[in-house]
Order: sequence, then C-alpha cells, then structure tokens
Amino acid sequence: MKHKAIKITIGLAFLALLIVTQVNADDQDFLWIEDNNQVTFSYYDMHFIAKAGGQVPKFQFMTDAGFEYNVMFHSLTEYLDYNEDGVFQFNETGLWKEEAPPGPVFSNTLPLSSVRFIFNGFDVEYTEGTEELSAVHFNYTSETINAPNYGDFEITIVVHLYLNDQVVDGYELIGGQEMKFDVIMNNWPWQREDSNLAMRFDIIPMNTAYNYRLNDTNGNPVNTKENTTGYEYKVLNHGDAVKEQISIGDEQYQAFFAYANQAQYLINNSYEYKTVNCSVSSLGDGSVQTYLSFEHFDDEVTYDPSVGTLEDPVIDKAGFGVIEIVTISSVSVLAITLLSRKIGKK
Ligand SMILES: [Ca+2]
Repeated sequence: MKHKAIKITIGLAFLALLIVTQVNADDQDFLWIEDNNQVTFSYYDMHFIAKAGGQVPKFQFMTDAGFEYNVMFHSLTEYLDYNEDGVFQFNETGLWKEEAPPGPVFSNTLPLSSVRFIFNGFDVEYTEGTEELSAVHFNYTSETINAPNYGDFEITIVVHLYLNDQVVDGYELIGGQEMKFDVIMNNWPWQREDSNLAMRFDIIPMNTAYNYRLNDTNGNPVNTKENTTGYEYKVLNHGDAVKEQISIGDEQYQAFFAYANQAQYLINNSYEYKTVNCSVSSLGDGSVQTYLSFEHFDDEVTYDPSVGTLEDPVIDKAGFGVIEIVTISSVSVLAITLLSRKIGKK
C-alpha cells in the first residue's frame, strides 16, 4: 500500500514538473485556464476573466497590485426612441404607451442572467511558421434561454486575446493588454418594426483602495455619486475613431472599456456597418451603466467591445509568477491528500 502511494506521489510530482515546463517553454508568461464556464487569461501581472456561468456574463480585469474592475453584460432591451436622440433612456422602455398593442405583449427586456451558456473550448493560434503564440480564442454559446418568447433568440460571445498589436475590422487592439469579445445575436423577438435594441453593460470598479475616476469617451468625468437613472446622456462619438473608450482609472493607472461606433449587420447575405450610439447613467454607487444602441435588425448583428489597460504589464523576471506557484501547490496538495488517504486506509 505504502509503495503504491509513493508511486502516485512521484507521478504527480512529474505532472507538476510537466506543467511548469510547459509554462516556461511558451516563454510568454501567458496562461489561459477554463474552469466551470470561467476563463482566465493571465499575462504577467494582469488577469482578464470572462465568465458566463451563474449570473450575468462578466468581463473582469485585475492586476496583482489590486487594480480591478468588472464589466457586467446586464441585459438587452427593445426600446422606442421617443425623444429621437438615437440612444436609450430609461423612460423609453414602454413600447406601447402611446398606442394600443396589436397583440399580446411580453417583457421587452431580456436579462442576460436568463441565458444559459456553454463553453466551446479554446482555439490557439501561432504566428505562421513559428511556435510563437499569437492569440487564444473561445466561444460561449447560448444553449437555453429561460424567458418566455425568447426561445428562438441566439447569442454567442466570442472572446479573443491577441499577444501582438492587431487591427481587426479597423479596430486597433493592444497586444496582451486587451480582451475583445464579439457579441453575435440572431432572432431577436421584436414587438415593433420601428424600435431599437439597447445593450446594457455595467462598469463596476472594485477595490475601494483605489480612487477610481470614470471618464466618458470624450474625457468628461461621469458623475457616479448620484443616481442619474432616467437621465441617460448621449456620448458623442468621435467622427473618425473606430473605437470609443470609457476610461477607468486613478492618478496612477488607466484601464478602459472600449466599444466600436459601428456594428456589423448581415442584410440579404451581405454585411453592412451601422452606427452604434452610447448613452450613460449611474446608480450613484460608483458604477456606470452604458447602453449601446442598435438599429432594428432582421437577421444577424455582430458587435465587439473590449476591456483592457493602457499600462504595460509589470514583468517580474525573478522567477515563477503567482499562477505557476498556485498550480504547483495545488498539485502538491492533491498528492499529499492522496498519500494521506492511502495511509489512512492502511
Ligand atoms: Ca432616446
């Protein structure tokens, strides 16, 4: 019995060694892990998390030093642009307040918490002709939607992290510092023909040790101390920029939630780009609600926001990073547990 336990321990020690070797062989200090519909990308001291299990889909950025924010994919709402400013305000959710509905009415908001997603595995890319890692991609696909009348709606979230600077569809990504996610939607159950769709993301700074400031894409501070729900203001797009950035930071550190000012619409088997406008409010609790507004679509629409940082990673050349140590110690703990179980049985 004891002999067997030693064998297992040696086996696991080898496994630990293999994991460490693998990490060092990549020589990029870039790691990707999936566990229970939560994917973590780690690049030196920075960690990007995309989670689609449990509550709403969540995109998170954090550093080892403790700078952290979440972007929660809260909901989708069909709305009627009563004031014709091209963006969503909270009092525009009533689709039929000025006329009688032609048929039965159902909720025109789909909370993303009612969508059950499945993880479809990683797709790893290497620079052509080399063993140099260039990107890691994965999908979360909607499996079931637990909301009446939304059974045919389909939503896929495709997440990308590129290791080198990259231009994708005119969208400039910062290598290793930005996680892009494409949201692909089909079969939205429209109740009206003249309505729009608002996609809500909540930006939530974490760790109160930081004196967070949130500025809109024009550099204007967003008031997060007062509840401005119902007073969503339109953020003016930059004419020439593809990417609009809401910055999240303090005196020392600048991160961002970025959104493109156009979305790709599939219309009669060809792609067209249409403008996406954003409106912003706050619950007064330090968070910001962003509503990205999409024109009516019959077929498919694809949109790609991102979370990231303007700061370079902190490269610690001294030795193993935190994740590697965690990996080794959890394997060691497993070995110790198995060993003690064997001894206990004896
Ligand atoms: Ca409006």
